Amino acid sequence: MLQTNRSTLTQFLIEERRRFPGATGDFNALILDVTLACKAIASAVAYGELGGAMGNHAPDAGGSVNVQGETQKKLDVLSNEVFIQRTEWSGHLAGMASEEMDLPHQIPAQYPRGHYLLVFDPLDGSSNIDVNVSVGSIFSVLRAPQAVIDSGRDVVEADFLQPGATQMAAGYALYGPTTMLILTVGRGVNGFTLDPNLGEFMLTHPDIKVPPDTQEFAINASNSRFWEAPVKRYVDECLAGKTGPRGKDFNMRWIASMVAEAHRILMRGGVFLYPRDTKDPSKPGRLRLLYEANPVGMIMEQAGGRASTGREPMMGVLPTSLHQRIGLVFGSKNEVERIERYHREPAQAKEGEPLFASRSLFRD
Ligand code: AFP
Repeated sequence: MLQTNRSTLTQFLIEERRRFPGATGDFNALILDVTLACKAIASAVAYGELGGAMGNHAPDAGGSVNVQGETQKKLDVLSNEVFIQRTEWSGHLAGMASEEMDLPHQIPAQYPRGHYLLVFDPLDGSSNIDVNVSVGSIFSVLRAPQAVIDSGRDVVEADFLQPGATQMAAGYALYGPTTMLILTVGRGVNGFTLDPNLGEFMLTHPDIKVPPDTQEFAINASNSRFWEAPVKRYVDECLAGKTGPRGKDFNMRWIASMVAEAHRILMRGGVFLYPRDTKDPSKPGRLRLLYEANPVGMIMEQAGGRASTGREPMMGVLPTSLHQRIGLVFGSKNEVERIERYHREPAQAKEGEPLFASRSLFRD
């Protein structure tokens, strides 16, 4: 079923590079290495139980947890290794960091060091893997600080603490009914579908745009008692539907695999919230800034959507640590802006206000 009129990812990247006559091709080569890692992970995911890589990672039969304190799946560990093996040798990277590694990964001494930093979540949504629900890999490419490039020294945490606005590229691979790659190199967002016969990503979704308005939202409602007032207000208004202040009905979705939610929103609009809440005061949010919020944020903004902490644009946040967590709201622009507005209007969003209290389905 080869459709010869479609560009391959390689062709797409080469055509993009022609716009920059000085470009060396290193950047494209890095993106292709990353996508090769994604193809390998797609294959491991597709084999499921047959591949022997399901279940928890159990080095000493006691299981293992990552730096976040989360149980690691075998596929989390395997995917992390695949990312490292496919990218560390090439001479394009100065270092990398991942959800699964406490500290930055150094490029081994036998390989040259390059100009870029790679940050990734090798298998987002992996607690869904055993129930055969879509998972994905998320990545972000940053330029290494000039001091790192000039000296070739080992990378340290501080080298990665760059705001999302400085990302050179961001993307994710979604391992669903089809494997898709969504990529931005800072000029819109393009979607590629893996042709399983050719082993090539083919351009199937050029110039994706997120509709500015939506009637669909995604939030883990089991956390409702921990939400801050502006989030409660927003959700209550959505739930009130046609007869409430929004004057229209809303649909709700929750996959618990952020990469899959991001994809749904890219395809048909919507808003995703994993906001800061009061559940655990030591954690200002559930999701991670550098390898979840920032790459998905860049993709959303490049597709005409918006990404925010609820209080400020995600792309402007200056990270303070490698595994920093943050409240995340993204999707259809007008909806995200509304949520930001509610955060700026605390007086109207107080808990217990009659308008919202009377309509809340989630009130304790
Ligand atoms: P896992 O990778 O541990 O499954 O976490 C997935 C995730 O980071 C993100 O993809 C989901 O949106 C979110 O966590 C789901 O969190 P809840 O389990 O609290 O709903």
